[in-house]
Amino acid sequence: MAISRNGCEGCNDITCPSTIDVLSKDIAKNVITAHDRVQMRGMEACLFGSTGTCCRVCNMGPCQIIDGVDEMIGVCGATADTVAARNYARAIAAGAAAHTDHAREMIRGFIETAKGNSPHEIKDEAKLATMAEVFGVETEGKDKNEIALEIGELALADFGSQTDEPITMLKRAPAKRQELWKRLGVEPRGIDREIVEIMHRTHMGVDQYYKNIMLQGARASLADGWGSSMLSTELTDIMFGTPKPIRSTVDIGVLRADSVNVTVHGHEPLLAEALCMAATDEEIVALAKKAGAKGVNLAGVCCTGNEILMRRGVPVAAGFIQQEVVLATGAVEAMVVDVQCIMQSVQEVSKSFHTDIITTNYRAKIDGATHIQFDEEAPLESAKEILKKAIGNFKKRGDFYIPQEKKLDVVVGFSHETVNYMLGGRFRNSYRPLNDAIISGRIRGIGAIVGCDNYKMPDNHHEIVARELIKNDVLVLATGCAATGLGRVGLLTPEAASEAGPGLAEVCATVGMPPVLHCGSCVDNSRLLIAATAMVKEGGLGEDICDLPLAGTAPSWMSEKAVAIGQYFVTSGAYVVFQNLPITGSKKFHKFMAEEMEEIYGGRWDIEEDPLKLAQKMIAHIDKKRAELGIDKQRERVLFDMEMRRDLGTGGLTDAGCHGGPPEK
Ligand code: NFS
Repeated sequence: MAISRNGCEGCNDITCPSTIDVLSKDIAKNVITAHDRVQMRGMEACLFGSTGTCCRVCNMGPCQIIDGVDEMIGVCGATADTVAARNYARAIAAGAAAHTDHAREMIRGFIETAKGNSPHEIKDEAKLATMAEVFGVETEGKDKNEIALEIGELALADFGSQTDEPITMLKRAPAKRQELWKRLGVEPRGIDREIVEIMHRTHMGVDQYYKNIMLQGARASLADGWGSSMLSTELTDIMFGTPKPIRSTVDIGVLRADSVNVTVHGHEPLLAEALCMAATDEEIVALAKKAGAKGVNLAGVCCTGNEILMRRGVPVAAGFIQQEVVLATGAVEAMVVDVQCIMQSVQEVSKSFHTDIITTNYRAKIDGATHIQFDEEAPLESAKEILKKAIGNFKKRGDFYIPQEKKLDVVVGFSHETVNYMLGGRFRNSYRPLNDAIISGRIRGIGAIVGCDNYKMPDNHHEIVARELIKNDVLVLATGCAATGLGRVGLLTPEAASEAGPGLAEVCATVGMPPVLHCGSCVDNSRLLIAATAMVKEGGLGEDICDLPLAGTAPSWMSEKAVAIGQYFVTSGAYVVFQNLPITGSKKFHKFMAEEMEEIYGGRWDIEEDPLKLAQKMIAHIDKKRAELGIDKQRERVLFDMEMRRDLGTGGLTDAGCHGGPPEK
């Protein structure tokens, strides 16, 4: 069914000029997007589903629970709190499973690289040495491939470990945090095991106490954040290079009229890296020219886009909610997808054009799409086969429209190592300057904006949150589709510092960095955990992550991965605010998540639908932490001498910190 857009009148929640531009063109008139489907449904989402109280874990139901109404509990007697906690824990399990399976593939690729069975190589030897230390791998007398092989095999063993020992990477957390996790009994053991245990405990008739269910939710979230996600980030960096600041562009306008356009959509960088290598291969370039094109133009979509943007500066065409719009240009020869966040509708949209949707992973096929299995042992050959298929489509391209005006420059590539270098420079390579800037108040605190975009909300919510934060001197770290969205509105450039508050603007101007730092894909949220730990270890800002003036949000979250990410930040001590969460249909469980968790972990969840108020809540939390640290007065620009700094590093802090005890039984 076609929808009349009349200059995109129906796009009332879309502010992205390129999206509006493309959808208003004649060639897009038959394209139905997720936004259209939201409008067409004409009904509100199910109340029970959206507040967490629809139970489908057995066949006596489904049961729709109303908290406080006796006859509206589950057939088995399950309460709203049990049902909401079970559903929530299952979302954590699903999100953590996605990161974990992704990470496993990356580690298998890493091992093949170490064995010399791939076209890749061990690039970052400094990070290899760091990881060797973490895993206790002896490096003396071994070459880099031998060291990498040992690390890879030990990392893989952490996924299936059956012992009760905590996973290796947990030791990277601040000492006080590790002690807390041990005391609470939430140290993850085998990464896969924690996900399986959630599924067991939330099966009908097993764990029926919401606080106990969420202990396992917390444990599985740590297996994700400090386990699989962090392993994936670190080993991918070693193999493909740790990102460094690099200029690039974002927007649908990065497609090229004169080239074979191939969009790379999904998550696992093994495929994307191989495509990058194949796109400049002589044979492929010659074939593209023979077809009448200048060459192959790769453009990213979603987190795979972020991976190659960060490491190679490959432009990003679209975030999650633009994946259909990028096809509606009629200028894409192939959209290559692997796993996660791929809407089934891309196949339907592609039918209006000459575009092939090419699935590449046996786990993720789409009815009607072309499947070319990516062979990890012959990645370059697979990539070339995919590109040849795309090149074959170039001559079939019909009318197309590429919005040219809106392309925006971005500076990306802020790994946690880069923050060292950016702020510390060559001679002061540490987090000291960042900590000092926070202590002095030039930087008020850190705000993490992560996660998806979602048609439920207008597409400018990330922007509203980010502008409010930087205006108030909060340095923003961004990942995922949120980061792409902030790039689209010009916030990933050093020039955007002119919109920051005076303190943050001064810091940005001094080092030439943007006020919003693009830190990578969603898996790379683990970089933020390491950055937070580095700030703690540097001293002067407390002894644990929960002492830091920082707050996180995934305003327009869509994926279960965002729930797992949010939970590992909370379990690590952060304040995390989302625009909605499926927990509000249960009184005790909601209170537990939004209030009592803070007594346990020092971090907690919060919900705020209005993006401006959401940002203000983040700032209020940052200010609360500043006051607890005794650095709230320093915002009046006191110049610190060494003695004052030393005082701040110890005496300024409360011993109690933010730690409470375990939940009462
Ligand atoms: Ni993250 Fe990346 Fe985007 Fe959301 Fe999906 S692509 S892993 S889940 S939608 S940020």
